[in-house]
Amino acid sequence: MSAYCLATYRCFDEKADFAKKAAGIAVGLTVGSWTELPEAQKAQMEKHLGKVISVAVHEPENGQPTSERYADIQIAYPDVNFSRDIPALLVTVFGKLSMDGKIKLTDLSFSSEFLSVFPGPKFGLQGVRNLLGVHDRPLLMSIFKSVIGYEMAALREQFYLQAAGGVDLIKDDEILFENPLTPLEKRVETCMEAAAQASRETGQKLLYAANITGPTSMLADQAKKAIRAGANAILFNVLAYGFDALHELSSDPEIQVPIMAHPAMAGAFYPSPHYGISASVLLGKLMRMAGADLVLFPSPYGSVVMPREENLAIKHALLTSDLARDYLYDSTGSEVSLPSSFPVPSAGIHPGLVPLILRDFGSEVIVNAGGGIHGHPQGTIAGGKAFRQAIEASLKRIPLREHAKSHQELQIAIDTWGIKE
Ligand code: 1AE
Repeated sequence: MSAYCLATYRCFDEKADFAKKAAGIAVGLTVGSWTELPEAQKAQMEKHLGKVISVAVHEPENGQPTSERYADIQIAYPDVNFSRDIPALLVTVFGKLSMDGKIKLTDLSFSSEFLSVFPGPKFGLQGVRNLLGVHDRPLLMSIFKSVIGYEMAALREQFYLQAAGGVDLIKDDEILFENPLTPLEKRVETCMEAAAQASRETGQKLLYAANITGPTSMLADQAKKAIRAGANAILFNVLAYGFDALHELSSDPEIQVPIMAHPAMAGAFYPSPHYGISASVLLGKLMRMAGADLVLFPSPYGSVVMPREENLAIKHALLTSDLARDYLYDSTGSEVSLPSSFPVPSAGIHPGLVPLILRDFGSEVIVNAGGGIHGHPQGTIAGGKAFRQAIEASLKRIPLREHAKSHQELQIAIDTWGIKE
């Protein structure tokens, strides 16, 4: 029996016949035309034909001027129509269709056969914890800030200060590309030297994610160069290159370090209710499937805000969703589980937001900050310490203000940024 991948769309239209629209999608994106085909050819083409699974129409509510008419439409696409890669799947289910009126791709599930070529993250949440030897608390990550135009010595100093504050991971800024002042290999060597110095003082292990950039054809070589120089993680701007580029890196046997996916450009895809691809598919399911060990995305609390329910949907997609719903046209079947990717809600995070982050994500989260660490009035080391104190307080369910009475760095952070409840 053939297997199918299942796409769910939300389609807006004031008067469309949504059942007809759904049938048009199922035929148009698969066999092209159906009713015109001679019977003999129909029998031959049946296995390639998309199927309308459901059409749920929502009429606008009376007297609600902002209420719109839409339908949630589910279509099953036969796996036999596309090759086993994410570009082929996306072009099938949302290629031309993405430009055809007010329509958003809200969910995707995959046959276990399709999913079988995607082993997912090599390390995943558990693997990252194992590398760091930290299993009993959320992790803390710091982002380099002010990197462009700086010499290596300044970068080393910034790295050391972040590490000495007690962070578990440090990532390059995503806008730091190959450049003559801090070229990749030299940067990695220098930063890993600073990491070793800080580790001797803090007793902590540390992962440094170096940004892998340049032409697509050179990415794997760049990653291997960074690894040879000592990088123990890499950062990758997935959406600028495409999910397949991430899949290539994650499935390369010579790349044995965690891959951190940056969401740069995601805002071009998910925020509209009418167009694009939902955040949970874009930054959740597809990232995990393509092999991201850690995934950054905006949080509901910081400077770049995403609605909380979308955030929780990303969390579910990264941590627990099965991804596969074997769709065999008339039965749902086996479940396939990939390793979890670490969720990293980011942007504008400061210590006063830590209780909210832990309320929504529990312990399986990486608290990540750039400005919220470097902007601490007592400096970057104090910034890291304030976050560790906020994490400790939140885990013990001690109110931050209470904990701050005996933790000066946290007190100063609260005085600077406040607490959001
Ligand atoms: C959603 C991505 C966040 C990011 O990459 C970044 O640099 C955040 O910086 P801060 O914490 O807002 O300063």
